Amino acid sequence: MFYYLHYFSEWLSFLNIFKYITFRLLYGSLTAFLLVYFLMPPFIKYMKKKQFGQFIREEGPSHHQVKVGTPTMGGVIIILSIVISTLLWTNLSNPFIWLSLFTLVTFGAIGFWDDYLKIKRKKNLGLKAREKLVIQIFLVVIFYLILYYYLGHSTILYFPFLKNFVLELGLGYLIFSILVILGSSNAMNLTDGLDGLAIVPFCVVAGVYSVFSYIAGHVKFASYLFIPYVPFAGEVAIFCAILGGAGLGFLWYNSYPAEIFMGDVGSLSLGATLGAISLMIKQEFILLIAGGVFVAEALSVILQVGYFKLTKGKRIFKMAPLHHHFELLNWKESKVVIRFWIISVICGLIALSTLKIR
Ligand code: 57M
Repeated sequence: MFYYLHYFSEWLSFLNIFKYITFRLLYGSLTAFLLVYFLMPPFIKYMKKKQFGQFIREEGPSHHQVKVGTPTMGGVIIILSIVISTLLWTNLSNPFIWLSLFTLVTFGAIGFWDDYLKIKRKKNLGLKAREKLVIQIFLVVIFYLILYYYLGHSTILYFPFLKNFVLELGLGYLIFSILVILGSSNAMNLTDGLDGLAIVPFCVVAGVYSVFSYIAGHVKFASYLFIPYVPFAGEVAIFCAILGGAGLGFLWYNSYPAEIFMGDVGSLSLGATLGAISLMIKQEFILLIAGGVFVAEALSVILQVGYFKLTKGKRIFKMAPLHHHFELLNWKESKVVIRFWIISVICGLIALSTLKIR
């Protein structure tokens, strides 16, 4: 909305600043941070009053039982703050902004329903896995139809490190989009098992995508760095910064000992949104690199479950997802979390380095 103020710059020249992506990116991110910062305490109070707390699995590491009753569904405030900041700071005629919000809100709605059922039933029994999967696939199909048919996005797949190798996937891009968005959404959901564990890697990936979107949307920078030019992608840089700002605001309350968890409403929606951004700006593989922590967590579950079934009861890790393995090696929760943060920052830096190495 503020973007439109630059139309009045003929009368008040300083309003011209609202045209610039970099300016709106910084203040969008700050707005999102402040909204989460101020809205979360009343929400925590409300959730406590309603006794809408987290159910804790009995089979988990025993010290998790102290977390019983910690309010959950903090994702509601994260989503609300992102939506408000986006409406305030981005150019609303940009279709990528609406697609990003579509993914955030619809995946958020699935997570919300899942969390609500779990709280109501006072068991770890939300939506059935198959129900969730069908709805999620349906949402990605809508996303795909808008992106590729309505907006005419390309179905070419580009690779980091390789400037001369591309793949035209055609309709295969639909399957690929499902894999990217569902993979990202569920990987973030699996990672979200310790205080602050998921939100920092999320902020790192959002930061990396903010840089990539800015470059992808700038015809000169994109051609200089050999990355595909995507018209209008620059505005996505603002959205990514808003994601990061909201994430930091949430970390304020989710840092150890957590006053609130984000819930599936947070993890499913934020993860899916990162996947959607990677598809919109044609930097899908960067998600695997920048989101290395999410990849490792998801892989640990796939390997553990696969090996468990194959060997009829043997395990590779003490427990999956990976963070539980380290907990059971007697690492303190904050040690696991901070070390995963460090790895995630390193992954983010490697992802940025691909801009130059190609
Ligand atoms: C949900 N959710 C947390 C909170 C958060 C297939 C299987 C591997 C699935 C996996 C699973 O269900 N993972 C996804 C992870 C839960 O947190 C809630 O859920 C939201 C995110 N979806 O926002 O609302 C618990 O995590 C802890 N937590 C924190 N701080 C936070 O900031 O401490 C969360 C956020 C919370 C709290 O304790 O209650 C969760 O873990 O439930 N399943 C598992 O993760 C289980 N693994 C398992 O069974 N492994 C097996 C193999 C064969 C699959 C094995 O290795 O033997 C473990 N989950 C837990 N304990 N908690 C089992 C042990």
